Amino acid sequence: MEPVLRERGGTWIGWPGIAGKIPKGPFADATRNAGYKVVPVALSEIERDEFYYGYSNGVIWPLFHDLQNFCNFEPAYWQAYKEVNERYADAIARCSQPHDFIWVHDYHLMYVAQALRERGLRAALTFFLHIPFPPYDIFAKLPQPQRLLRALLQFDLLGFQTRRDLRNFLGCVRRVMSDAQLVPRRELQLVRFEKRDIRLGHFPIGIDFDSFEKGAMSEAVTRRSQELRAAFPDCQLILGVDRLDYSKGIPERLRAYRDALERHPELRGHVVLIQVVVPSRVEIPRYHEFKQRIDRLVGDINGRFSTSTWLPVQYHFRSLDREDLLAHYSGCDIAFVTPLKDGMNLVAKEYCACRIEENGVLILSHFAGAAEQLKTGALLVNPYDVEEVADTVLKAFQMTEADRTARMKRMRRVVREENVFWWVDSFLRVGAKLTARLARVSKRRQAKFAR
Ligand code: GDG
Repeated sequence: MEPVLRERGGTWIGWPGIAGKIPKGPFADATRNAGYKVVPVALSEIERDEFYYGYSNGVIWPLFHDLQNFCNFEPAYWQAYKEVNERYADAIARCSQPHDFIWVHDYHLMYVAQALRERGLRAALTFFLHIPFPPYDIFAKLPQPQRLLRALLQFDLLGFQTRRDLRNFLGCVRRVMSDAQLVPRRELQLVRFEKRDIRLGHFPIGIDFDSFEKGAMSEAVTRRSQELRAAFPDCQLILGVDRLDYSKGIPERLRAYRDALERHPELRGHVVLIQVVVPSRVEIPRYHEFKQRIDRLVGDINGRFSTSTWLPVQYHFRSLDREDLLAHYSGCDIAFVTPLKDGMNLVAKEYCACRIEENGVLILSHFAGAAEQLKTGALLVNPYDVEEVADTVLKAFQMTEADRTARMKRMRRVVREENVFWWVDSFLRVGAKLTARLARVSKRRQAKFAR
Protein backbone atom coordinates (compact mmCIF):
# COMPACT_ATOMS: atom_id res chain seq x y z
CA MET A 1 0.00 0.00 0.00
CA GLU A 2 2.97 2.28 0.65
CA PRO A 3 3.69 3.31 -3.00
CA VAL A 4 -0.02 3.82 -3.65
CA LEU A 5 -0.62 6.07 -0.64
CA ARG A 6 2.54 8.02 -1.36
CA GLU A 7 1.33 8.68 -4.89
CA ARG A 8 -2.29 9.46 -4.15
CA GLY A 9 -2.42 10.59 -0.54
CA GLY A 10 -5.02 9.53 2.04
CA THR A 11 -5.07 8.47 5.66
CA TRP A 12 -3.53 5.27 6.95
CA ILE A 13 -5.05 4.00 10.19
CA GLY A 14 -3.08 1.22 11.84
CA TRP A 15 -1.28 -0.26 14.81
CA PRO A 16 2.43 0.73 14.84
CA GLY A 17 3.45 -2.73 16.08
CA ILE A 18 4.44 -2.01 19.69
CA ALA A 19 2.16 -2.59 22.68
CA GLY A 20 1.31 0.16 25.14
CA LYS A 21 1.36 3.92 24.76
CA ILE A 22 2.62 5.19 21.42
CA PRO A 23 5.62 7.47 22.00
CA LYS A 24 4.70 10.81 20.37
CA GLY A 25 8.18 11.99 19.32
CA PRO A 26 9.39 8.84 17.50
CA PHE A 27 5.93 8.39 15.92
CA ALA A 28 5.97 11.95 14.54
CA ASP A 29 9.54 11.47 13.26
CA ALA A 30 8.69 8.19 11.55
CA THR A 31 5.60 9.51 9.78
CA ARG A 32 6.51 13.17 9.04
CA ASN A 33 7.54 12.68 5.41
CA ALA A 34 5.25 9.78 4.59
CA GLY A 35 3.26 11.76 2.01
CA TYR A 36 -0.03 10.76 3.62
CA LYS A 37 -1.63 11.08 7.04
CA VAL A 38 -0.97 8.34 9.59
CA VAL A 39 -3.35 7.73 12.49
CA PRO A 40 -2.15 5.22 15.09
CA VAL A 41 -4.37 2.78 16.97
CA ALA A 42 -2.85 1.72 20.30
CA LEU A 43 -3.04 -1.83 21.69
CA SER A 44 -2.32 -2.87 25.27
CA GLU A 45 -0.11 -5.88 25.92
CA ILE A 46 -3.13 -8.07 26.59
CA GLU A 47 -4.76 -6.91 23.36
CA ARG A 48 -1.56 -7.60 21.44
CA ASP A 49 -1.51 -11.11 22.90
CA GLU A 50 -5.20 -11.91 22.42
CA PHE A 51 -6.11 -9.93 19.30
CA TYR A 52 -2.85 -9.97 17.33
CA TYR A 53 -1.01 -13.12 18.42
CA GLY A 54 -4.26 -14.78 19.56
CA TYR A 55 -7.24 -14.57 17.23
CA SER A 56 -5.50 -13.07 14.19
CA ASN A 57 -2.31 -15.12 14.15
CA GLY A 58 -3.21 -18.09 16.32
CA VAL A 59 -6.63 -18.85 14.81
CA ILE A 60 -7.34 -17.12 11.50
CA TRP A 61 -3.84 -17.22 10.02
CA PRO A 62 -3.28 -21.00 10.43
CA LEU A 63 -6.89 -21.91 9.62
CA PHE A 64 -7.02 -19.82 6.45
CA HIS A 65 -3.75 -21.46 5.36
CA ASP A 66 -5.43 -24.90 5.80
CA LEU A 67 -3.32 -25.69 8.90
CA GLN A 68 -6.10 -26.34 11.39
CA ASN A 69 -3.84 -28.33 13.72
CA PHE A 70 -1.86 -25.18 14.39
CA CYS A 71 -4.93 -23.28 15.66
CA ASN A 72 -5.43 -22.32 19.28
CA PHE A 73 -9.20 -21.85 19.56
CA GLU A 74 -9.05 -20.05 22.91
CA PRO A 75 -12.56 -18.58 23.49
CA ALA A 76 -11.28 -15.30 25.00
CA TYR A 77 -9.56 -14.37 21.74
CA TRP A 78 -12.81 -13.67 19.88
CA GLN A 79 -13.90 -11.05 22.41
CA ALA A 80 -10.53 -9.29 22.17
CA TYR A 81 -10.74 -9.42 18.37
CA LYS A 82 -14.15 -7.74 18.38
CA GLU A 83 -13.04 -5.08 20.87
CA VAL A 84 -9.95 -4.10 18.92
CA ASN A 85 -11.96 -4.03 15.68
CA GLU A 86 -14.38 -1.69 17.46
CA ARG A 87 -11.47 0.60 18.34
CA TYR A 88 -10.47 0.71 14.67
CA ALA A 89 -14.08 1.47 13.78
CA ASP A 90 -14.04 4.39 16.22
CA ALA A 91 -10.84 5.73 14.64
CA ILE A 92 -12.36 5.43 11.16
CA ALA A 93 -15.58 7.14 12.25
CA ARG A 94 -13.54 9.96 13.83
CA CYS A 95 -11.23 10.55 10.86
CA SER A 96 -13.52 10.05 7.87
CA GLN A 97 -15.75 12.45 5.95
CA PRO A 98 -19.11 11.29 4.53
CA HIS A 99 -17.87 10.60 0.98
CA ASP A 100 -14.46 9.18 1.78
CA PHE A 101 -13.44 5.90 0.25
CA ILE A 102 -12.90 3.48 3.13
CA TRP A 103 -10.77 0.45 2.41
CA VAL A 104 -10.13 -2.04 5.21
CA HIS A 105 -7.26 -4.49 4.81
CA ASP A 106 -6.78 -8.04 5.88
CA TYR A 107 -7.71 -10.76 8.29
CA HIS A 108 -7.08 -8.77 11.47
CA LEU A 109 -9.96 -6.43 10.69
CA MET A 110 -12.82 -8.55 9.38
CA TYR A 111 -15.20 -7.25 12.06
CA VAL A 112 -14.70 -3.53 11.35
CA ALA A 113 -17.68 -3.05 9.01
CA GLN A 114 -20.06 -4.64 11.49
CA ALA A 115 -18.75 -2.30 14.22
CA LEU A 116 -19.17 0.69 11.91
CA ARG A 117 -22.72 -0.32 10.96
CA GLU A 118 -23.53 -0.61 14.68
CA ARG A 119 -22.33 2.98 14.95
CA GLY A 120 -24.82 4.01 12.28
CA LEU A 121 -22.33 4.47 9.43
CA ARG A 122 -23.97 3.95 6.04
CA ALA A 123 -21.03 4.88 3.78
CA ALA A 124 -19.62 2.36 1.32
CA LEU A 125 -17.18 0.04 3.08
CA THR A 126 -14.72 -2.10 1.17
CA PHE A 127 -12.37 -4.88 2.21
CA PHE A 128 -9.43 -6.79 0.76
CA LEU A 129 -8.19 -10.11 2.12
CA HIS A 130 -4.44 -10.58 1.57
CA ILE A 131 -4.39 -14.22 2.66
CA PRO A 132 -6.27 -17.19 1.17
CA PHE A 133 -9.88 -17.98 2.05
CA PRO A 134 -10.29 -21.67 2.98
CA PRO A 135 -12.86 -24.15 1.66
CA TYR A 136 -15.97 -24.84 3.76
CA ASP A 137 -14.71 -28.06 5.39
CA ILE A 138 -11.84 -26.12 6.93
CA PHE A 139 -13.67 -22.85 7.58
CA ALA A 140 -16.38 -24.76 9.47
CA LYS A 141 -13.83 -25.62 12.21
CA LEU A 142 -13.95 -21.99 13.32
CA PRO A 143 -16.06 -21.59 16.48
CA GLN A 144 -17.68 -18.42 15.04
CA PRO A 145 -18.35 -19.21 11.35
CA GLN A 146 -21.69 -17.43 11.20
CA ARG A 147 -20.64 -14.38 13.20
CA LEU A 148 -17.57 -13.90 11.06
CA LEU A 149 -19.39 -14.25 7.73
CA ARG A 150 -22.15 -11.96 8.93
CA ALA A 151 -19.50 -9.36 9.85
CA LEU A 152 -17.84 -9.68 6.44
CA LEU A 153 -21.17 -9.28 4.69
CA GLN A 154 -21.51 -5.82 6.26
CA PHE A 155 -18.93 -4.59 3.73
CA ASP A 156 -20.20 -3.50 0.32
CA LEU A 157 -17.27 -4.86 -1.64
CA LEU A 158 -15.11 -7.85 -0.74
CA GLY A 159 -11.89 -8.44 -2.66
CA PHE A 160 -9.90 -11.69 -2.72
CA GLN A 161 -6.53 -12.55 -4.24
CA THR A 162 -7.65 -15.39 -6.53
CA ARG A 163 -10.65 -17.03 -8.14
CA ARG A 164 -10.20 -19.98 -5.79
CA ASP A 165 -10.47 -17.79 -2.65
CA LEU A 166 -13.60 -16.14 -4.00
CA ARG A 167 -15.14 -19.53 -4.84
CA ASN A 168 -14.32 -20.80 -1.34
CA PHE A 169 -15.90 -17.75 0.27
CA LEU A 170 -19.09 -18.13 -1.77
CA GLY A 171 -19.20 -21.82 -0.87
CA CYS A 172 -19.05 -20.93 2.84
CA VAL A 173 -21.77 -18.29 2.49
CA ARG A 174 -23.98 -20.81 0.71
CA ARG A 175 -23.49 -23.43 3.45
CA VAL A 176 -23.51 -21.21 6.55
CA MET A 177 -25.76 -18.22 5.80
CA SER A 178 -29.13 -19.65 4.88
CA ASP A 179 -30.70 -16.18 4.49
CA ALA A 180 -28.06 -14.92 2.04
CA GLN A 181 -28.91 -15.13 -1.65
CA LEU A 182 -26.17 -15.71 -4.20
CA VAL A 183 -26.75 -14.06 -7.56
CA PRO A 184 -24.30 -15.56 -10.06
CA ARG A 185 -22.60 -13.07 -12.37
CA ARG A 186 -19.88 -13.38 -14.96
CA GLU A 187 -17.70 -10.58 -13.63
CA LEU A 188 -18.33 -9.35 -10.09
CA GLN A 189 -20.33 -11.74 -7.96
CA LEU A 190 -23.30 -10.52 -5.96
CA VAL A 191 -24.70 -11.61 -2.60
CA ARG A 192 -28.01 -10.24 -1.26
CA PHE A 193 -28.05 -10.18 2.52
CA GLU A 194 -30.27 -8.27 4.95
CA LYS A 195 -31.65 -6.14 2.09
CA ARG A 196 -28.19 -5.11 0.97
CA ASP A 197 -26.19 -5.97 -2.15
CA ILE A 198 -22.60 -7.04 -1.56
CA ARG A 199 -20.19 -7.23 -4.50
CA LEU A 200 -17.34 -9.73 -4.55
CA GLY A 201 -14.39 -10.09 -6.87
CA HIS A 202 -10.85 -11.35 -7.21
CA PHE A 203 -8.12 -8.73 -7.48
CA PRO A 204 -4.63 -10.28 -7.55
CA ILE A 205 -2.26 -7.88 -5.79
CA GLY A 206 0.75 -6.63 -7.76
CA ILE A 207 4.04 -4.90 -6.98
CA ASP A 208 5.57 -1.55 -7.90
CA PHE A 209 7.31 -3.10 -10.91
CA ASP A 210 9.12 0.04 -12.07
CA SER A 211 10.66 0.71 -8.70
CA PHE A 212 12.04 -2.85 -8.47
CA GLU A 213 13.29 -2.77 -12.05
CA LYS A 214 14.91 0.64 -11.59
CA GLY A 215 16.40 -0.48 -8.28
CA ALA A 216 17.89 -3.57 -9.92
CA MET A 217 19.52 -1.39 -12.58
CA SER A 218 21.14 0.94 -10.05
CA GLU A 219 24.88 1.01 -9.65
CA ALA A 220 24.83 0.01 -5.99
CA VAL A 221 22.63 -3.07 -6.59
CA THR A 222 24.64 -4.11 -9.65
CA ARG A 223 27.86 -3.92 -7.63
CA ARG A 224 26.43 -5.92 -4.72
CA SER A 225 24.98 -8.49 -7.07
CA GLN A 226 28.37 -8.95 -8.77
CA GLU A 227 30.03 -9.37 -5.38
CA LEU A 228 27.48 -12.03 -4.48
CA ARG A 229 28.13 -13.93 -7.70
CA ALA A 230 31.87 -13.66 -7.31
CA ALA A 231 31.66 -15.27 -3.88
CA PHE A 232 30.35 -18.52 -5.44
CA PRO A 233 32.27 -19.19 -8.65
CA ASP A 234 30.95 -21.99 -10.91
CA CYS A 235 27.73 -22.32 -8.92
CA GLN A 236 24.13 -21.61 -9.79
CA LEU A 237 22.59 -19.67 -6.94
CA ILE A 238 19.15 -20.69 -5.69
CA LEU A 239 17.32 -18.14 -3.57
CA GLY A 240 14.70 -18.59 -0.86
CA VAL A 241 13.41 -15.45 0.91
CA ASP A 242 10.62 -15.84 3.45
CA ARG A 243 9.27 -14.49 6.67
CA LEU A 244 9.68 -17.06 9.44
CA ASP A 245 6.32 -18.75 8.97
CA TYR A 246 5.15 -22.35 8.78
CA SER A 247 2.95 -21.46 5.77
CA LYS A 248 6.05 -20.70 3.68
CA GLY A 249 7.13 -24.35 3.47
CA ILE A 250 10.76 -23.79 4.46
CA PRO A 251 11.45 -27.23 6.06
CA GLU A 252 9.72 -28.97 3.14
CA ARG A 253 11.92 -26.99 0.73
CA LEU A 254 15.08 -27.88 2.64
CA ARG A 255 14.10 -31.54 2.61
CA ALA A 256 13.56 -31.37 -1.14
CA TYR A 257 16.94 -29.68 -1.61
CA ARG A 258 18.58 -32.40 0.49
CA ASP A 259 16.85 -35.04 -1.62
CA ALA A 260 18.03 -33.30 -4.80
CA LEU A 261 21.64 -33.39 -3.57
CA GLU A 262 21.26 -37.03 -2.58
CA ARG A 263 19.72 -38.31 -5.80
CA HIS A 264 21.35 -35.96 -8.30
CA PRO A 265 25.07 -35.86 -7.47
CA GLU A 266 25.72 -33.65 -10.51
CA LEU A 267 24.29 -30.79 -8.43
CA ARG A 268 26.91 -31.13 -5.70
CA GLY A 269 29.48 -28.37 -5.82
CA HIS A 270 27.47 -26.62 -8.55
CA VAL A 271 24.52 -25.15 -6.67
CA VAL A 272 24.20 -23.08 -3.50
CA LEU A 273 20.91 -22.44 -1.74
CA ILE A 274 20.83 -18.98 -0.17
CA GLN A 275 17.98 -19.14 2.33
CA VAL A 276 17.00 -15.86 3.97
CA VAL A 277 14.57 -16.22 6.86
CA VAL A 278 13.22 -12.94 8.18
CA PRO A 279 12.39 -13.08 11.93
CA SER A 280 8.63 -12.75 12.48
CA ARG A 281 6.14 -13.41 15.34
CA VAL A 282 8.92 -15.10 17.34
CA GLU A 283 6.91 -14.50 20.53
CA ILE A 284 4.51 -17.27 19.45
CA PRO A 285 6.01 -20.57 20.76
CA ARG A 286 5.16 -22.42 17.56
CA TYR A 287 7.28 -20.01 15.54
CA HIS A 288 10.18 -20.57 17.89
CA GLU A 289 10.00 -24.35 17.53
CA PHE A 290 9.67 -23.92 13.81
CA LYS A 291 12.93 -21.97 13.65
CA GLN A 292 14.70 -24.76 15.49
CA ARG A 293 13.49 -27.24 12.86
CA ILE A 294 14.94 -25.06 10.12
CA ASP A 295 18.24 -24.68 11.99
CA ARG A 296 18.52 -28.44 12.39
CA LEU A 297 17.80 -29.15 8.72
CA VAL A 298 20.33 -26.59 7.52
CA GLY A 299 22.90 -28.09 9.90
CA ASP A 300 22.10 -31.58 8.63
CA ILE A 301 22.48 -30.65 4.94
CA ASN A 302 25.68 -28.69 5.47
CA GLY A 303 27.08 -31.41 7.72
CA ARG A 304 26.37 -34.14 5.20
CA PHE A 305 27.34 -32.56 1.91
CA SER A 306 29.81 -29.72 2.49
CA THR A 307 33.40 -30.01 1.31
CA SER A 308 36.41 -27.87 2.15
CA THR A 309 35.48 -25.52 -0.70
CA TRP A 310 31.68 -25.77 -0.91
CA LEU A 311 28.82 -25.15 1.52
CA PRO A 312 25.44 -26.20 0.08
CA VAL A 313 23.24 -23.86 2.18
CA GLN A 314 24.00 -20.25 3.05
CA TYR A 315 21.51 -19.46 5.78
CA HIS A 316 20.68 -15.95 7.01
CA PHE A 317 18.25 -15.47 9.89
CA ARG A 318 17.75 -11.73 9.55
CA SER A 319 16.20 -9.27 7.17
CA LEU A 320 18.19 -7.81 4.28
CA ASP A 321 18.13 -4.10 3.51
CA ARG A 322 16.38 -3.24 0.28
CA GLU A 323 19.57 -2.92 -1.77
CA ASP A 324 20.79 -6.27 -0.58
CA LEU A 325 17.41 -7.89 -1.25
CA LEU A 326 17.43 -6.57 -4.83
CA ALA A 327 21.05 -7.70 -5.26
CA HIS A 328 19.97 -11.21 -4.23
CA TYR A 329 17.05 -11.17 -6.67
CA SER A 330 19.25 -10.05 -9.52
CA GLY A 331 22.24 -12.22 -8.58
CA CYS A 332 20.49 -15.58 -8.14
CA ASP A 333 19.80 -17.90 -11.06
CA ILE A 334 16.84 -19.68 -9.55
CA ALA A 335 14.12 -18.49 -7.12
CA PHE A 336 12.73 -21.19 -4.86
CA VAL A 337 9.23 -20.08 -3.77
CA THR A 338 7.35 -23.06 -2.34
CA PRO A 339 4.77 -21.98 0.26
CA LEU A 340 2.32 -24.63 1.49
CA LYS A 341 -0.29 -21.95 0.88
CA ASP A 342 0.00 -18.21 0.23
CA GLY A 343 -2.49 -15.46 -0.57
CA MET A 344 -0.29 -14.20 -3.40
CA ASN A 345 3.48 -14.22 -2.62
CA LEU A 346 5.17 -11.01 -3.64
CA VAL A 347 8.69 -12.44 -3.51
CA ALA A 348 7.93 -14.39 -6.71
CA LYS A 349 6.85 -11.20 -8.49
CA GLU A 350 9.72 -9.09 -7.13
CA TYR A 351 12.19 -11.70 -8.37
CA CYS A 352 10.76 -11.42 -11.91
CA ALA A 353 10.81 -7.61 -11.81
CA CYS A 354 14.51 -7.63 -10.88
CA ARG A 355 15.52 -10.00 -13.71
CA ILE A 356 16.39 -7.13 -16.03
CA GLU A 357 18.34 -9.44 -18.35
CA GLU A 358 15.21 -11.54 -18.74
CA ASN A 359 16.69 -14.77 -17.45
CA GLY A 360 16.34 -16.74 -14.22
CA VAL A 361 14.06 -19.61 -13.29
CA LEU A 362 11.14 -19.46 -10.88
CA ILE A 363 10.17 -22.63 -9.02
CA LEU A 364 6.72 -21.83 -7.65
CA SER A 365 4.21 -23.64 -5.48
CA HIS A 366 0.81 -24.47 -7.00
CA PHE A 367 -0.65 -23.16 -3.75
CA ALA A 368 0.70 -19.62 -3.98
CA GLY A 369 -1.89 -17.16 -5.32
CA ALA A 370 0.80 -16.00 -7.75
CA ALA A 371 0.60 -19.36 -9.56
CA GLU A 372 -2.64 -18.28 -11.28
CA GLN A 373 -0.80 -15.42 -13.03
CA LEU A 374 2.69 -16.90 -13.41
CA LYS A 375 1.88 -20.47 -14.47
CA THR A 376 2.92 -19.81 -18.06
CA GLY A 377 6.53 -19.20 -17.07
CA ALA A 378 7.15 -20.78 -13.68
CA LEU A 379 7.98 -24.40 -12.89
CA LEU A 380 4.96 -25.25 -10.74
CA VAL A 381 5.37 -27.77 -7.92
CA ASN A 382 3.45 -29.36 -5.09
CA PRO A 383 5.53 -28.28 -2.07
CA TYR A 384 4.51 -31.41 -0.13
CA ASP A 385 5.95 -33.67 -2.84
CA VAL A 386 9.62 -33.74 -1.84
CA GLU A 387 10.70 -35.86 -4.80
CA GLU A 388 8.90 -33.76 -7.40
CA VAL A 389 10.42 -30.58 -5.96
CA ALA A 390 13.87 -32.19 -5.88
CA ASP A 391 13.57 -33.20 -9.55
CA THR A 392 12.40 -29.69 -10.39
CA VAL A 393 15.60 -28.28 -8.87
CA LEU A 394 17.53 -30.41 -11.33
CA LYS A 395 15.26 -29.32 -14.17
CA ALA A 396 15.80 -25.66 -13.29
CA PHE A 397 19.56 -26.23 -13.05
CA GLN A 398 19.63 -27.81 -16.50
CA MET A 399 17.24 -25.41 -18.23
CA THR A 400 18.65 -23.84 -21.38
CA GLU A 401 19.20 -20.11 -21.64
CA ALA A 402 16.58 -19.89 -24.41
CA ASP A 403 13.94 -21.58 -22.27
CA ARG A 404 14.81 -19.39 -19.27
CA THR A 405 14.44 -16.25 -21.35
CA ALA A 406 11.17 -17.27 -22.98
CA ARG A 407 9.62 -18.11 -19.60
CA MET A 408 10.94 -15.04 -17.81
CA LYS A 409 9.69 -12.75 -20.58
CA ARG A 410 6.18 -14.12 -20.19
CA MET A 411 6.23 -13.69 -16.43
CA ARG A 412 7.70 -10.19 -16.54
CA ARG A 413 4.98 -9.08 -18.94
CA VAL A 414 2.28 -10.09 -16.45
CA VAL A 415 4.08 -8.64 -13.43
CA ARG A 416 4.74 -5.37 -15.28
CA GLU A 417 1.15 -4.98 -16.52
CA GLU A 418 -0.72 -6.26 -13.51
CA ASN A 419 1.27 -4.13 -11.07
CA VAL A 420 0.20 -2.57 -7.79
CA PHE A 421 -1.29 0.52 -9.46
CA TRP A 422 -3.34 -1.69 -11.80
CA TRP A 423 -4.52 -3.61 -8.72
CA VAL A 424 -5.57 -0.45 -6.88
CA ASP A 425 -7.26 0.98 -9.95
CA SER A 426 -9.27 -2.15 -10.58
CA PHE A 427 -10.43 -2.22 -6.97
CA LEU A 428 -11.12 1.52 -6.79
CA ARG A 429 -13.05 1.49 -10.06
CA VAL A 430 -15.57 -0.92 -8.56
CA GLY A 431 -15.48 0.90 -5.22
CA ALA A 432 -16.14 4.28 -6.85
CA LYS A 433 -19.26 2.92 -8.59
CA LEU A 434 -20.53 1.66 -5.25
CA THR A 435 -19.87 4.96 -3.52
CA ALA A 436 -21.75 6.80 -6.26
CA ARG A 437 -24.66 4.35 -6.07
CA LEU A 438 -24.89 4.65 -2.28
CA ALA A 439 -24.70 8.45 -2.50
CA ARG A 440 -27.67 8.41 -4.92
CA VAL A 441 -29.66 6.16 -2.57
CA SER A 442 -28.94 8.38 0.41
CA LYS A 443 -29.91 11.52 -1.56
CA ARG A 444 -33.21 9.92 -2.55
CA ARG A 445 -33.79 8.90 1.07
CA GLN A 446 -33.11 12.43 2.29
CA ALA A 447 -35.44 13.90 -0.35
CA LYS A 448 -38.19 11.47 0.73
CA PHE A 449 -37.84 12.48 4.37
CA ALA A 450 -37.82 16.17 3.43
CA ARG A 451 -41.22 15.84 1.65
C1 GDG B 1 0.91 -11.34 2.93
C2 GDG B 1 0.40 -12.67 2.35
C3 GDG B 1 0.52 -11.66 0.07
C4 GDG B 1 11.00 -10.31 2.61
N1 GDG B 1 12.24 -10.45 3.10
C5 GDG B 1 12.80 -9.25 3.13
C6 GDG B 1 11.87 -8.34 2.66
N2 GDG B 1 10.77 -9.02 2.35
C7 GDG B 1 9.56 -8.44 1.78
C8 GDG B 1 9.40 -8.89 0.36
C9 GDG B 1 7.91 -8.85 0.15
C10 GDG B 1 7.35 -9.06 1.55
O1 GDG B 1 8.42 -8.89 2.47
C11 GDG B 1 6.81 -10.47 1.74
O2 GDG B 1 5.62 -10.56 1.04
P1 GDG B 1 4.91 -11.93 0.69
O3 GDG B 1 3.83 -11.66 -0.27
O4 GDG B 1 5.93 -12.85 0.15
O5 GDG B 1 4.41 -12.54 2.08
P2 GDG B 1 3.62 -12.01 3.42
O6 GDG B 1 4.47 -11.11 4.22
O7 GDG B 1 3.20 -13.24 4.11
O8 GDG B 1 2.35 -11.18 2.91
C12 GDG B 1 0.93 -12.86 0.95
C13 GDG B 1 0.90 -10.35 0.74
O9 GDG B 1 0.37 -10.28 2.06
C14 GDG B 1 0.38 -9.16 -0.07
O10 GDG B 1 -0.99 -9.23 -0.30
O11 GDG B 1 1.24 -11.77 -1.16
O12 GDG B 1 0.39 -14.03 0.39
O13 GDG B 1 0.79 -13.75 3.18
O14 GDG B 1 7.51 -7.60 -0.32
O15 GDG B 1 10.13 -8.00 -0.45
N3 GDG B 1 12.13 -7.03 2.55
C15 GDG B 1 13.36 -6.60 2.93
N4 GDG B 1 14.33 -7.45 3.42
C16 GDG B 1 14.08 -8.76 3.54
O16 GDG B 1 14.96 -9.51 3.99
N5 GDG B 1 13.67 -5.29 2.81
